[in-house]
Amino acid sequence: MQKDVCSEILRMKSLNPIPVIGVPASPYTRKMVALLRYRRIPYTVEWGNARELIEKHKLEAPKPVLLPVMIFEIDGAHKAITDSTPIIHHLENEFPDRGVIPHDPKLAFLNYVLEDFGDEWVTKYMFHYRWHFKEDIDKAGTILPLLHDVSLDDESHKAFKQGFAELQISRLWVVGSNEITAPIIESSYKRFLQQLEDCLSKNAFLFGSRPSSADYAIFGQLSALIGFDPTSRTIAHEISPRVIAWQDRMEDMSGIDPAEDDWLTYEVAQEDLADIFQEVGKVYLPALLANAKAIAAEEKTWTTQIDGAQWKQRSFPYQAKCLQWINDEFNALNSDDQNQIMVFLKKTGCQDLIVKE
Ligand SMILES: N[C@@H](CCC(=O)N[C@@H](CS)C(=O)NCC(=O)O)C(=O)O
Repeated sequence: MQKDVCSEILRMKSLNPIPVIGVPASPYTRKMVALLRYRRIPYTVEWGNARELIEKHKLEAPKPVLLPVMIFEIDGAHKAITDSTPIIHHLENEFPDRGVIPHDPKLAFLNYVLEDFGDEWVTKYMFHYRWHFKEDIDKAGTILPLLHDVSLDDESHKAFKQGFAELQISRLWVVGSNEITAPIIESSYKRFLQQLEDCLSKNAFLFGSRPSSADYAIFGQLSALIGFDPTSRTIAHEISPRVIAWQDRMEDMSGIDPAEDDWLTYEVAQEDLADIFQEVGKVYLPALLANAKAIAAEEKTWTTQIDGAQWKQRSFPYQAKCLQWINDEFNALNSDDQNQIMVFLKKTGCQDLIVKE
């Protein structure tokens, strides 16, 4: 569990219902809303401008303000909280039924890595496809301002559209999307769709016949890639019809009655998830390692080779923490489980996820 947020998370109590602030085009908002629905945890959603809504609730804005913002009680006071993964862990402790983290510690570790891959790498496909091609830019620029305020007057809409699109396009390089890396991102997206398609031909979810937090992380990003942005949606239709159907179904899984043996066994999960882990090793791992090195050296950007191209982007302290948290999860396993996980990580080219002490 993330150490720096751990003490706050441990003191958090859920309100009934839990207020969620976000917009429908925000992948992490969709991740959390769908997860709450499946878990049958009461919630309310307020769509709109997060800062305005936080102010309306008379709360201090989290730093940074990221979507979704959820409101919890800490030490008797309401507080605006962000970051889906620790929130999911909190909910898991507070509401034990219908959990999204497998009880088998080895499966829980694999799930942790794939949730992180969804949140931190699949999101690169999302940001790239939303702001790289003209048709997608035009759609996102037009619709996103209206998702904040559906009755926005026409003049403000026009100004908001242009300003927002320009801002987001100017930030593409921050996540590593540029003319050199575009083919790398797009090939990775296509391979990932095929890998997911293959998994779904065996089971309804990544880890069996009940959804995990990794399913929700990936669903959140695909809600944009398949549910919103036209170019990436067309590609998904060509490659992966099962993923399109999965995407639609994931939105509301409240009718599932999950049982403990609905999770795959570790042996089967290793087989079924090997290809996706190969992708993690091929593209996400080099990014995580280069970023962590840059953060340690206090460098503002990093450059590395990913799938044969030179990849340059801004360094993110958060992603250095992601690598650390993966290691914390690994280190919390007993040595037999660690050994078994290491065999799998080696087989899939992911062994360097675990940093030797
Ligand atoms: N690690 C966070 C990430 C949340 C996030 O990045 N949300 C996006 C919207 S989907 C955001 O608020 N971005 C703010 C920005 O781009 O300025 C989580 O898992 O909740």
